[in-house]
Amino acid sequence: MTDPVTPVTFPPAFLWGAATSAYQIEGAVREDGRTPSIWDTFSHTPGKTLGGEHGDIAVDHYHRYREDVALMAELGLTAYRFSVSWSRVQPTGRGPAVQVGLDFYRRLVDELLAKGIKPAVTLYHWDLPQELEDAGGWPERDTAYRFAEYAQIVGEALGDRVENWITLNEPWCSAFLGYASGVHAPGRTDPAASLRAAHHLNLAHGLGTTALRSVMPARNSVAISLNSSVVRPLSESPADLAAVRRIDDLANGVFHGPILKGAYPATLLAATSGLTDWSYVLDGDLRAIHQPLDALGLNYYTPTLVSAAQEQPKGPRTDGHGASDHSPWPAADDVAFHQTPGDRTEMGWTIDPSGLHELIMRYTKEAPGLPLYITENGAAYDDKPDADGRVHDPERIAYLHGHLSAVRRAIADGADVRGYYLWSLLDNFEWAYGYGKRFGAVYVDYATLTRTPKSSAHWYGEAARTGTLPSPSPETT
Ligand code: IFM
Repeated sequence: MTDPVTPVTFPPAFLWGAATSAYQIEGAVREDGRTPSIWDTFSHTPGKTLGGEHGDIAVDHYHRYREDVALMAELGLTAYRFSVSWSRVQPTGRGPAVQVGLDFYRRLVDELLAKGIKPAVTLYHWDLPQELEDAGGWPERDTAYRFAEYAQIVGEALGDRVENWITLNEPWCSAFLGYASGVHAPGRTDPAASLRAAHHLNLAHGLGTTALRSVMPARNSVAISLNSSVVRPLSESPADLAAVRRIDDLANGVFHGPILKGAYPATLLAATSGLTDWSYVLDGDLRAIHQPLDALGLNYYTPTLVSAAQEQPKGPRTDGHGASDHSPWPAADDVAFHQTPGDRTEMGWTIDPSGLHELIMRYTKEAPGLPLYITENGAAYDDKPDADGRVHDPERIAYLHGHLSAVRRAIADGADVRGYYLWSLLDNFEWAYGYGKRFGAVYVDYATLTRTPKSSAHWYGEAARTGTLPSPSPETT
């Protein structure tokens, strides 16, 4: 690792963005023909989210997008990553598009472009149309074909004005939190089905990439956002290193193997052979998945620490992925997860910017020449307005300063990182945790839906405007 870069100044073309996703912010779940997604169903099922909270209104971005874009422009952000709600565009998950649904995204993109903010579209951020789940969901092959059809529709509608495209966000969560541990929608707990889901998500990515390219100008960039884990061993013992291999395969190799190299890791196939024979990987699938990419999106929050174990330790899960009696890691009962040392965010996730540097350097080595974007990074804190209504969040500023400095160090070490999207623009619906975890740079009063930029938003805006990180303290307000 190079010495710290001071002052921390980024290349002039670096994108300074913020990210969100449809179900977490839009609300308006029953408007303009939108039908339920798996997250509407799941969040309205008693006991699935904290306090039974759901995204019916969320932060009402569907009606307040102009205000939200204006806020980004005032702060000086140069890029915005949002996702499209599939069931707003294709209410049954198949067939012709509902134009009024697409019109919302056309207006949003126009608004962004008018303010000089570069849009990046994520096609799928976990909100599968419920009808497709009823037909079997991601464990069914047909869902991948449906995704390709949907990708083509959105590509045709927005491809002339949006250059940066992301097929899937964090397919690991869709497959393993959705179908193995069940802490995410659709809440199934079937490890074999979760591996089938992972394959069909990969296939969806490959077919979706091809579909997008068939209708979009060649200049557009197609990527995927992976929440690639930085997996570290508790000790250097062979057993602990084998535990790292197992979790690395299940977290990373299961996606980047076929996507970047055209094959599932042999060690993954061997470790999971008691659960599945992978016979649903049909001839031609790996070719379809292994499409050349224009960029890779990396989402990073915290590293994972593992060791070998005879059995899982009793008590709350320590892998940071929610409370469930079912593991999100199929065929890994002999791996134990440990708390990493250090300060934590409100999610209980350890703050460790060195993990982001490590992750970037890993992909710089494994996918040489592929431009990288940090498509999510950020922290939840228990932010509250002070007596004057201002929201001071020095911990988030320190978090951002540390992680952006790690990105800058990686660039100095030869990595081609083109941009950073802070998670998240606004406080929003944090899935099974409801509204309790505030990730936003902008505070949202959930009673009035008033938006107030936190001190971190001003700090980040100054970084975006000047290309140099301001000091993390004293606070910029
Ligand atoms: O809020 C989520 C986001 O939807 C996906 N990546 C992680 C974030 C924080 O948990």
